Amino acid sequence: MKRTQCALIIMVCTMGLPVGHKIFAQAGTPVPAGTSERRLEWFQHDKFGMFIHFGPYSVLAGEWQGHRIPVGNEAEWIMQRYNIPVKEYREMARQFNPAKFNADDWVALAKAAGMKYLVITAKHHDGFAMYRTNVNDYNIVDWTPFKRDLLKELAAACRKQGIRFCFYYSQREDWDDPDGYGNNWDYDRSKKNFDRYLEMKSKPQVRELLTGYGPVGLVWFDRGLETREQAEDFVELVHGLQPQCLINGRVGSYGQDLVGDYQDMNDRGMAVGGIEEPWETPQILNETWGYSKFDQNWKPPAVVIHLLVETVSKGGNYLLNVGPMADGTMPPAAVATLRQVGAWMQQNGESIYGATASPLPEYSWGRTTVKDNKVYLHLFSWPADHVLRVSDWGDNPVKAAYLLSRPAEKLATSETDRTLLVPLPAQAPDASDTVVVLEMAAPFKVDLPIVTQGSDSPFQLDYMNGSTAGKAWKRFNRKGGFFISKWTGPADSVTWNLLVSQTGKYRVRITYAARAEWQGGKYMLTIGPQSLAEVVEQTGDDFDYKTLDLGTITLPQAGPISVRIQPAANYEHDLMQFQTLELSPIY
Ligand code: FHN
Repeated sequence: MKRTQCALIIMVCTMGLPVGHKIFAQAGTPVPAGTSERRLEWFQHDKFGMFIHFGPYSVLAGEWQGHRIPVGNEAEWIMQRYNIPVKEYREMARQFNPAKFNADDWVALAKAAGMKYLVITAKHHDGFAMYRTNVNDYNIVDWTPFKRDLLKELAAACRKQGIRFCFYYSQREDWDDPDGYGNNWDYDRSKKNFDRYLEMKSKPQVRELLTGYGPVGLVWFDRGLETREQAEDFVELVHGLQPQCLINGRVGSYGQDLVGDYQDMNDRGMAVGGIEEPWETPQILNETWGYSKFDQNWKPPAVVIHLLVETVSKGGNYLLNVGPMADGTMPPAAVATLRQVGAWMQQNGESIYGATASPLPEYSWGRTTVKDNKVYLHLFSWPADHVLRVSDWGDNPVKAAYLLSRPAEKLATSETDRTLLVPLPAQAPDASDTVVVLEMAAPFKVDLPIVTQGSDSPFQLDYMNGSTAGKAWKRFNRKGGFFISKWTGPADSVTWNLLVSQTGKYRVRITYAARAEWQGGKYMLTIGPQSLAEVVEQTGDDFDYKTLDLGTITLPQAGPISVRIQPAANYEHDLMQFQTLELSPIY
């Protein structure tokens, strides 16, 4: 949450409903089966997963006939990058033989890293199936000397070792199939029949994977589809076969609002501020998803740990990719990093698993995560004077403080000028991230920022400096960026606290996107004592933002006021995809 330069108003926000996760079922009532909330329960606890990109592109390892995929580019795209003819790529795939593949070893590595779920590419864009498909013989059992069903072995190893088995499926992009997206070097684009591809390959393979490999934790779709209806068809297909199976946000297309159970960041993306919708960031250990013999830019363990903590501190899941080598073994540098991350998780997993987004800001020394009545302070750097300073702490009494690695050694705490002070040992026990635990004596009270105005400048109100209530969520979309929506009735709202220093007339402008079917929705805009009744105007499709002038208001006196937006009635649909509200002084 961005801090604004000013005094702060303390408003009560109980720790029990931390910023990161709106829990709609009243405490104590079971979340109904077959709902997103229920499907998400394990996902929002487990936090950390292994992504594996493995296929014939791993044989090429970033090189084709002397052409090298530059480091920083994706080695699994080699067929498309060099327009390798299907015939030649298929011929190359005949040699794919990961003879040293051992499913138990891969799963044991994920487990050793502290990962709780594993997502394997069942079919990537090259169209090759890493399991025994009946759709065609272009698969690891029928097409290669390996002759084993790699996914079946991996699913069994996951079940045996208690890791949730999940798979990735490229439901649109298919450079092998004449009707799939993407191969316009072998096939005439004008002759493609995408619906035929969906019905003859994409859906049948997803069906095979959900009926032949046991319980699946989640299906990780990629690169969307042409229409919302096509995406909803896949959701129906998956949930019809396995109601508890999660679906990621990339089942739907780039510019559509979420179809599926949770939202994906862009590749290697990170939330800006805490978002309240369940989300996941797909990340890579080096700079490619599929293995490249040229890419040795492996992230050190500390960087991986910091990305994991950053993600969890903002309410997300961290899906970390490793690309195995053609023989079926993991790159040694990747193994070394994952094992060191696992050692940290062994000691500090309590601050990650089941933790939720922190209402505290990003600090120069690190990040914070919260769980139940504990706040976990993750120190990426150790204060030179060995005194930890937690600013914006507010009036939050600490019952006990200690290092997570040394719970018996209590730490003293004190507070001065709204900053919590925690004297620390001279040396950081863990140079990557030492975790200080604060056990709270009462529900945490979050100081909500108040928005000030520089002289002559407008108030810019958005998802970062507002606080939501009810079902209104701070969300992300790869086209729409960060926005607020999911509000359908007066109990759902977003509120800002302003400190007015310039009295007088202001121009009010609101920026949002609204589908045609949302046209006419009524909402209340409350500015201090004034309430404006407004009506939503359609702006186009999802995330077609438009700025509308709502006229002028007068702020007659300086001082604190609150501003709120909320639906004026109950609707069966969203009110709007809100981006910003601007109050500009008029002279
Ligand atoms: O094109 C793919 C890419 O190869 C890789 O699978 C990533 C993983 O998130 N998804 C697509 C690019 O965003």
